[in-house]
Amino acid sequence: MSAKRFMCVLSAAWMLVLCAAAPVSAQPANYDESKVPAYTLPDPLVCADGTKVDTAKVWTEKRRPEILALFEEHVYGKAPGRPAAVKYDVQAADNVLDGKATRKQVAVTITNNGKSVTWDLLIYLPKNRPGPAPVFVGPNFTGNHSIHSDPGIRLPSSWLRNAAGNKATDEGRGRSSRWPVEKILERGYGVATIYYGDIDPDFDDGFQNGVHPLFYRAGQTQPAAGEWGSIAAWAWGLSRAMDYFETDADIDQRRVAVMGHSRLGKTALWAGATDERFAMVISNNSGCGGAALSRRAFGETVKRINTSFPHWFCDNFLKYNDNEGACPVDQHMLIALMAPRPVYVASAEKDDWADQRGEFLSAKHADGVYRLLTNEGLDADTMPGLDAPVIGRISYHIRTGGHDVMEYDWQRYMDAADKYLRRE
Ligand code: GTR
Repeated sequence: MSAKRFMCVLSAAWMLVLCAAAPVSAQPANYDESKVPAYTLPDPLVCADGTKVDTAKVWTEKRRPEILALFEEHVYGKAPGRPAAVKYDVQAADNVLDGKATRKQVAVTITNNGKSVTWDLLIYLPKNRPGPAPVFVGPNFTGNHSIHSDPGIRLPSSWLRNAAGNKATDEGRGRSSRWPVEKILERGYGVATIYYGDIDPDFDDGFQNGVHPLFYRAGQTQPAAGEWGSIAAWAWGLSRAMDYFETDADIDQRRVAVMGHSRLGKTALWAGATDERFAMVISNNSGCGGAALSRRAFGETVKRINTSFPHWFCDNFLKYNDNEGACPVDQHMLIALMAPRPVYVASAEKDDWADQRGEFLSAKHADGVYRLLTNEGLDADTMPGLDAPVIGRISYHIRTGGHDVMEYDWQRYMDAADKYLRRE
């Protein structure tokens, strides 16, 4: 078997194990479009008190904060703000990857209430950059060392799924096919990543490890019903990467795109919603609780996701199990929170579980907000065909193949970034 094929098989097996981790619920998922229930979406352009949103001012000052607060309270949970005590320990290496890159590894230590958590932010910047580099930042599933075979990448020390003793070893180096680092550098972008388990390990431990305990009030042992779950914690960690970028003269902090796949696509969207410093937001196959409309209940549903992954969302989200229509928001309003910044929603042909049509419709139903602010939105009334990307202020594509991040996806994200994150 060629090394490349071996890596593909490894990564496919890895995905199978990841998906198999979800317990099976009794109710079969609906994959029949004719059985999608009738639903009415909340209107992003009408405030809770009935005020019509017909100016950018009403959107920005009234409706946007209102929608953001609803997502915090009912879906992801409220995270603490920017922490006061943060330490960066930067290790830089020049001329890595055959002289193509500068690599930085930033040990980020956050301390609060006498407790601290440290994680590595790994950054590659293109060598021949005309000035501070624009950067794609995203969390990774399998450890920083999995994104490239570069032996200089430090191994994560926290809990790692599917590793012997749940510890990272050299064997995991370069095993993820989802980060075409050289291809990204070639197009003039930097790439930065954090192992998501370093921020909060992805299992239901009652929030005893990861960042949550740093912020408990006296006597508190787990987040309250409207406080942050794991997705909000991972998103909060991405904002901490942004805090670092603001201190690094080699990075153009005004041109940072946040990108994530699947549960980390949900995370990238929530990071983009809560932190407007991200200049562009990319959701790769994010599905339920990400870009897909919950009210369609197609593929993965709110009940199913809350059952399989009780730690991802806040406890208030449980109220919408089999009751999506009662939720004051749906996911098109999450996409609308990115406006006027460019947002990219991507689906995959064989990813019915993530409800491709629901992902497209979310992007489409955010169009009104974008047009109000910018006169640009999603330039497609119906779902485009396979591999026929629609690039605009709202971009969308559905790619051939399954639930994954492929080089095709990255190239389209860079096409959109070339259009919207170019230098002024
Ligand atoms: C699945 C989950 C999805 C998606 C995916 C992933 O098991 O049902 O919502 O997040 O995992 O993150 O790989």
